Amino acid sequence: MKSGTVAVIGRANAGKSTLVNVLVGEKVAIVSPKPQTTRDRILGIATRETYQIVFADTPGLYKRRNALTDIMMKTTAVTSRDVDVILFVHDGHAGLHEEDIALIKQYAALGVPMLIAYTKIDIMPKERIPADVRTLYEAGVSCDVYPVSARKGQNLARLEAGIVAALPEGDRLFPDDVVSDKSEKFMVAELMREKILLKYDEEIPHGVAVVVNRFERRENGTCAIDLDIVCEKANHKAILIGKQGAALKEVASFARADMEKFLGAKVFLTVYVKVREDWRDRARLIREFGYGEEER
Ligand SMILES: Nc1nc2c(ncn2[C@@H]2O[C@H](COP(=O)(O)OP(=O)(O)OP(=O)(O)O)[C@@H](O)[C@H]2O)c(=O)[nH]1
Ligand SMILES: [Mg+2]
Repeated sequence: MKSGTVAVIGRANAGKSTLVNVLVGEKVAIVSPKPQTTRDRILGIATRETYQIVFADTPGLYKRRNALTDIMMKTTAVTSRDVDVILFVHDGHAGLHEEDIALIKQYAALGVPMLIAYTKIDIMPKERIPADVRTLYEAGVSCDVYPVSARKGQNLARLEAGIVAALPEGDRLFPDDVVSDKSEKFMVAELMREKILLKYDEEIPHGVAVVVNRFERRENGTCAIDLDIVCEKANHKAILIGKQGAALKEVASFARADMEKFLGAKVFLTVYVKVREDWRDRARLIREFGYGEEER
């Protein structure tokens, strides 16, 4: 059978995690309209009868701003090195610029078989697609380009077949029923962060880490979860909590609903908001919050 690892690389907000989720068939990575949603390498595993694809979703390529983004970019660089295939995800709807072409060529030059998923075709004029593909070929990019929409499920079977064709022969790397390398506790923290990304302006979620202090499945089938939302400044804490706690109550309730769906259990959620001044520039705190390591 065919089996191997595929690094999913691209600019922040390109649609990498959305694509991985739909190809895996389950939500393994959170998604939001804001850049820098993914902070860790997350494996999403698609197992079919004749092949297994291990996708490694990565933090999107983004200008470095602090110690946390440095670590995220390192995670992406390390992930792209040791894989069988690179799937470069390009947001077609955002246009094809010089910098995109340079980035694509930089990854193509690594010597790993590479495919390009040209995504979000559902929200762009179709006639731009062949023009962009031609521009890429004329710039010397020789890998196959697959126009897709993860949201509308367009052309995904063809992309998947292209990935499988590029994989080596080998045994499964994971058992059939495993879809991710991350724990339930990790996903619970991520679901909380996803709701914060969706509700608040960019500055707040980018400075937030979520730390789960208690994750307890009880005998009666319920789940008790205590977590800290760690932010960078006292005024961020005030915004997160909102007037009489209304904002926090709303965001926690959205998160709890998703946690219940994910865990298949009733969740009792307790949320605290804490301030750790400028934690994104403090290596010890970044490590303490679980970033920059393979496992959390
Ligand atoms: N219309 C449309 N929107 C999409 C598609 N794929 C992703 N999106 C949207 O694009 C935004 C970014 O998606 P993500 O999957 O979080 O992007 P990402 O590349 O993982 O982003 P980072 O983790 O920040 O690097 C979200 O609002 C998605 O809903 C698509 O095929 N069509
Ligand atoms: Mg992502």
